Amino acid sequence: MLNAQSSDLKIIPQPLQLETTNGHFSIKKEHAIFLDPNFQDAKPEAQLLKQLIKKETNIDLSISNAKSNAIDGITINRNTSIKNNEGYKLEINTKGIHLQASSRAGIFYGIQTLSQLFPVAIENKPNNRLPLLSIIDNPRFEYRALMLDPARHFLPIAAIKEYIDAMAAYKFNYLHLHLTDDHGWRIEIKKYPLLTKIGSIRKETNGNGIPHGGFYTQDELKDLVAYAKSKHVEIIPEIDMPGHGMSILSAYPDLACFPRKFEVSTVPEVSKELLCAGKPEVYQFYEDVINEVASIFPNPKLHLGGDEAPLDNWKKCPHCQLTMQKNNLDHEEKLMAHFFDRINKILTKLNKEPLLWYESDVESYPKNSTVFLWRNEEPDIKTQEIKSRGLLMINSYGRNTYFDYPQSKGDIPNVKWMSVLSLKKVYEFDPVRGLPENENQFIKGVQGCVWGEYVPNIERAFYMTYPRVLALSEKAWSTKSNWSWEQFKKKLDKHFIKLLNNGVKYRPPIELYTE
Ligand code: TNX
Repeated sequence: MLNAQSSDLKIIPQPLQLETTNGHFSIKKEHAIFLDPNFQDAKPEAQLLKQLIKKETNIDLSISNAKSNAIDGITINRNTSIKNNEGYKLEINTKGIHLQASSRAGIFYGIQTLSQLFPVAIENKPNNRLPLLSIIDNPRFEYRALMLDPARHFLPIAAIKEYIDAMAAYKFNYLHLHLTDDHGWRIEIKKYPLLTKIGSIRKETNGNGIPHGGFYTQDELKDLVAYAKSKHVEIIPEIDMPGHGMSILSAYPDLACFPRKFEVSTVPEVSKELLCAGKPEVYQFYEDVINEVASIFPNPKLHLGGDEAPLDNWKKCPHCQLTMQKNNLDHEEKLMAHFFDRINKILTKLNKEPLLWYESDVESYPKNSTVFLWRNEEPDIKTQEIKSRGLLMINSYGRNTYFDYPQSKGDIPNVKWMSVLSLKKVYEFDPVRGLPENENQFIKGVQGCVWGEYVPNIERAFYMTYPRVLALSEKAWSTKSNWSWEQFKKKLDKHFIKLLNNGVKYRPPIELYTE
C-alpha cells in the first residue's frame, strides 16, 4: 500500500486516511449491491449508489438484501465500531467496493467520495474502472454550513434544492436560510398574514417596473426540509431580530418604538429601526412567529440574528426606558441581553437552542447560545472572548468565508465594504484560529455565507460559491495535517469538469493561471 496524502485521486475534501495500491476494480453488469440485512434503513443510500453507478457507467445493478458471501460486487455494511456517525470506511479491492459505517450519514458520505473516483472525460479511462484503495474518513467539524440569503433576493425553492445537491457532494450538512431582513420577509406566518402580503414585496430598484418579491408557504418549506434531509442536510431558519426588521415594521408598524409609516428597504443599508424591547406585544409577536417556525423546522437550532442592531431608538423610547427601570438595567446593552433572555425562554419551551451573530457589545447571550464570529474588523482576540463567556462558536469570519465578496480585484461586485476573497484566501482560513486542540473544543464548525444584496439569482449564488466552497470544505471536513494548498490546486481540474457536468457555473479562478 502506498500512503497517499497525495492529490492523485483528487478527492475534495481530503479524507482522513487514504492508502492506494496499484491496480483497479471494474464494475460489471454481473455485479450487485449487497445491503447488510442489519442496515435496511440505509436503503435510500443503496438506491443512491445504484443511481450513481448507472449514471457513471450505464450499468444498472440490482440491490440485494442478502449477505455477499464473498461474491464479487459492492457491499454496504453496518459497522458499529465506527464511532463518528458521519464517518465511513471505503475499500476498493480486486473483488469489489466495500462501504461501512455505523449510520446512514456515513454511507452517504462514503458514496460522495466514491462518486469523485469515477474518471472524467479528460482522464481517458474506462468509465467503470476504479482505483484500488482504502479510506478511513470522518469530519473534523460536526457543523459544516453554507448560508443563503433569500431575504435580499428571493430564490425559488427549486433553486435552493439545486444548491443543496451541490453542497452535499462536498459534505456540507447544514443550510442556514436567512429568511427575514429589512429587504423582505420570506416565510408564511399564518397569525400575521401582512408579513408576507406587505413585507415580502419591495418597491422596484432596478428599473424593470416589477416590484421585487416572493415568499415560501409553510408547506413549501416543509417539503424543502424533507428534501434536504434526504441529502443529510439540516435547514436552519433565521428570523433576524431585533434589527433588520423593516419588512416587519412595514406590515406592523406598532411594533416599533415610534410607530410611523415604514417601507420595506430598497437599498443595501443597515436600518436604524429596531423592534421595541419595551412593548409586550413585541414578545407576543416573536412567540407566535417562533411557534410557527418551530412547527416547520424540526431541527433544534434556530437562528435569531442579533446583528447590527443600533440602540439609538431604545435610548429615546419611554417603553424601553421603563422596562430598563423595572428590571434594574442600567444601560441599553443590558436591555439587549434582557431581550434575548426573554426570547430564549420561548425557545426553551420548544426545545430549541439559540444561534446568534456575535456582537461584542451584547452584555450576555443566553447560556446555551452558539454564536457566529463574523465581523471583519475584529482581531483574533474575539475568539478568546467568546470562549471566556462560555459560548459555543461557529467560525464564519467575513474575510475568509463571505462568498458575496469579489473573488479577485476588479471582479464583481465592486462594493466598498467588501474585501477581496480569493480561492487562496479561503484556503488560508484556520477555523480554530491557531488554538491548540485542548483549547478549541468550543469551536463547533464553519460556515460560508452568501449574503444576497448583490446576488440576484441562483446562478450568481453558484458563481460566488464555486469554487471557493471547495477550499472551505477542506477546512470544515479535513484535518489540519491534510491541508495543502499545493495539493489542493492540483485536484481542481477534475472538479471543474464534474461541476460543469452537473450544470454548476463556477467562476474560473483566473488568478491561479495568470499570476
Ligand atoms: C453584514 S454579517 C451583515 C449582513 C450583510 C453582509 C454583507 C451580518 C451578521 N450582517 O446583513 O448582508 O454584511 O456582506
